[in-house]
Order: sequence, then C-alpha cells, then structure tokens
Amino acid sequence: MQLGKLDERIHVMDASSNACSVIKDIAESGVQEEAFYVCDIGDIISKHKEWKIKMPRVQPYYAVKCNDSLTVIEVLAALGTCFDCASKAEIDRVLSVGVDPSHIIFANPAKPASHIRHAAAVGVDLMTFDSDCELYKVKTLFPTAKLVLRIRYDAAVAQCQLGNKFGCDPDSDAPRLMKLAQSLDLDIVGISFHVGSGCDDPPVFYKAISAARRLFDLGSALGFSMSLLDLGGGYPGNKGAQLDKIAEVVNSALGEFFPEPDVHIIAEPGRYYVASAYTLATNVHSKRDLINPRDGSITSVMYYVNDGVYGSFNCILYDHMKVTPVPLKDAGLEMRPCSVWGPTCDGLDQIVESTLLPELDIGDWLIFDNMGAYTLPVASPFNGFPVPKVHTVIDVQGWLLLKDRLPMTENHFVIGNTPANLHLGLSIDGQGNIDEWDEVHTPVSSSDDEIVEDHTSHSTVGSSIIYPFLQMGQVN
Ligand code: ORX
Repeated sequence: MQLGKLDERIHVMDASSNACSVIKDIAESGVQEEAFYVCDIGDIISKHKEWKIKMPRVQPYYAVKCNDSLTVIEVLAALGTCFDCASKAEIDRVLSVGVDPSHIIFANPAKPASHIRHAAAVGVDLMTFDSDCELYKVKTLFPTAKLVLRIRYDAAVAQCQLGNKFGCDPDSDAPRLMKLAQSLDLDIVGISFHVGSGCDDPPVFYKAISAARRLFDLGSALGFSMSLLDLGGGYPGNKGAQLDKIAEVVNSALGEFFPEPDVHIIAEPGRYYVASAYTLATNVHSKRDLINPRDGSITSVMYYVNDGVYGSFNCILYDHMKVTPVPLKDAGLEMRPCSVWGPTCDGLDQIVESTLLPELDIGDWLIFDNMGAYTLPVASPFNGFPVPKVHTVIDVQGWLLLKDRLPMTENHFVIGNTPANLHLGLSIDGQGNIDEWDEVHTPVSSSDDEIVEDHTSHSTVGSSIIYPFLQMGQVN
C-alpha cells in the first residue's frame, strides 16, 4: 500500500471508543461540516469470522466491484480471502497489494479482448464465460485459460437481478457450450452461478447446486477435470442480516451433491463483507417548510444534506437500496413529516421521499447505516460536492490480529481515535500529542482458526455498538 495521507490510515480506538462514539466525536468536534464515513474494520473481521464458521467449505472471493477501497482489499487479503474481479483495472488493484494471481477469479462472463489479454499477461487464468463468443475470444487470446461456465439461476426475491444479463440456460445452452469448448480444445474446470444480489430466497441455492452437479457429471463425461464450484454472490450484508438460512441450504446441498472433498468450492460475496462496516454521517445544511395555503400550517419539512444520489446515495438508483436516516442528536419525541434531499440542483436528487423525524436544525447530523456496498465506487463530485472522506477505525483486538499479517503492516495504523487525531492527523513517527496507552503484547493469530477465536470477543463488542438515537422503522 502506498501509505497515503495520514487519515487514510486505520485509527486504533481505545477501549472506551467504538465506531458510534467516533462518529459523534467527529460530528460534534465543531470543525466538521462535510459528510463523512466511519469504516469499522472490526465489522469486516467479524463478518469473515462468521463466514468461516457458518460456511467452512466455501472459500470467499470478495467481489471488488462492491467496494474497491485499498484498505478493504488489504484487510481481506490479510484475513485470507481471495478476490472476484470484473476488469483489468480491478485485477491490477488487487495485484497491487501483493495478492497472488492464483487468488483471483475473473468473474465477468463478457470480457473485452484487451482485458483477456491483460489477464493472460498477469497470470489470472481462472475466468467465467456463458457464451459461444467468449469461447472463441478465449481460444484466440488465452487458450490455456481455466474456464468456469456460468449458468442462470434467479432468486425469486433479490435486491438486484442479474440473470437477465448473465448466465446460460443450464439445461439447453450449458451442454452445448461444454461440447463447443471440448471441440475447441479449451479447458472447463467448473460451474458458477449468481442468484441475484441481496438474495432473499435461500432455496434457490439448492436448485443451482443441484444443476451444477449434473453439469459436473456431463463435464467429466466430456473429459474435463471438473474441480471448481462457484456459488457467486447474493449474501446479505446489513446489520442484523442473517447468513444462517443461506448457509443451511448451501451446506446441506453441498453435502448432498458435492460430498467429495477434492472439489474447490468458492463464492463471490460482495455486500456481505462491507455493507455494515460503513456508516455515513450527513449534515443538514438547509431546510424548507411546505406551507398549507389554506391555513398556513406546515405540512412537511424539506431537509437538504451534503451527500446525495450523485454521491453515496447513487445506491438508491442503481442498487435499489432503501435508506433510513437516524438523527445524531437526542431530539424531542415530536415527529414531523419530512423529506430528505441531496445537495445538487437536480430535482432527482432525493434521498428519502417521506418519513417522520424530530425537528432538525441547520447543522444537525443525519446518520445512515449500512452504506458500505455499491456506494463509494460509483459516487461522483457532481455539482462540486465532494465525495465523503472515510475515517477508518479498528479496535485493539482487530489491530493486534492484523498488524503483522501481510499485506497489513504496523504502518497501516495510527494509535488514537480522538477527533483531534482524526482531522488534524498524527505524526507518523508517533510524536503527535496523544496519550499513549500501554502496549499490549498478544501473539498475532497465524491461522483461520485463530482468526475465528480472536474475534469472538469482537463480536460482543460489535453487538454492543448501539446508537443512542431514535430507532427508526424502514422508510420509503
Ligand atoms: O455489478 C453488479 O451489478 C453487482 N454484481 C454483484 C456480483 C457479485 C459477485 N459476483 C458477480 C457479481 O456481478 C459476478 C457480488 O454480489 P453481492 O454483492 O450480492 O454478494 C450487483 C449489485 C450492484 N448494484
């Protein structure tokens, strides 16, 4: 990692702090107006621990497109995940932190020729396909590629459907494509699918894994050495979302259809790993009362904040996300009808169409949870409103787990979480005016098991992060 500006480092919080208290400290520091994120690396570690416990046979290949933060990539590489890349730029981003090319799957079934050539040049030879055209391109540009056939299975309910664009018919197209690959002397090593992003239909995994079994058997009969099953993405990542139901279906189907230990089983989780790690704080910079002309009463209030659909909230348009504003201040209990709008001059720039909030003043903060997935990679500074900065924090347990686990190093971290450190920065040589606290020496875990163990404690800390704010129901 090219260590960037100080506040790109991960701030190690003292025991009295957590992501929630850091948000309050920054917001109430008196020097912050711009919107900002706090990213809690401990949340990512806890997600990884949960995955390893609940789906131990499934190796996660993090979907970089979901959030391509270098810090996220480095943390996940340190935890031992592999990576799902969709382009040569994503491949290069992952390789830049030192990940081995064999830990990447190029999981875009329709790849520009230059991207296939680049994958060949950098040694990323595992890639998906779902069409004749892709087979002919690979035959010409990368004939030794290890091909994974993507079949179509669509969740009945999903936040984002993908089957309209990718995945061949498992019964008609798939056998034909496998035979074409055989005739071209290309190597198919496995089967993949993606049931849809934000899947709310666990049984679809059973059907897809069952179909993959049939195609594994056909592939073997055609002479391919079928060795990889890719379960794609679709795992929920918001606070409180449960992996359990999907894990139960997946583990059962794997036991039934893929009992053999020598099949490499992977998945491509994206939002699962990052959604809940990022919390966005936005500032109310303007407001407008809507007046009932008949009696002059205020029918609703329009609040304008400094991030919107051209920034982080593009997820409302592209990811079909529903967002919930939570006031930072402890406000009165009287709730009033209102709407929340982004900062640009576009009438499209609306975050919440209609909700109930206590009266807010200019300068008050609205907090949005679960903002780590499909937000920042798409955000733009349209109208000149900056993309919010990310303050990254970690608790001591997480710091001790990661600080010596490459590609993470001590230099990725700064000790201290008070606002002064966050917005004034710390001198890297540790001469900054902060209270050092006693060094805590605990051997860094050296295996997955120890990652799982080390972070049991965090999961309690994680669950203790509650907002002393109004608990809002789902809005819009
Ligand atoms: O680009 C997209 O449309 C997003 N694709 C997600 C995706 C994932 C894994 N593998 C492949 C994908 O296309 C090939 C990750 O999915 P998830 O985050 O649900 O685990 C879908 C959503 C974008 N708004």
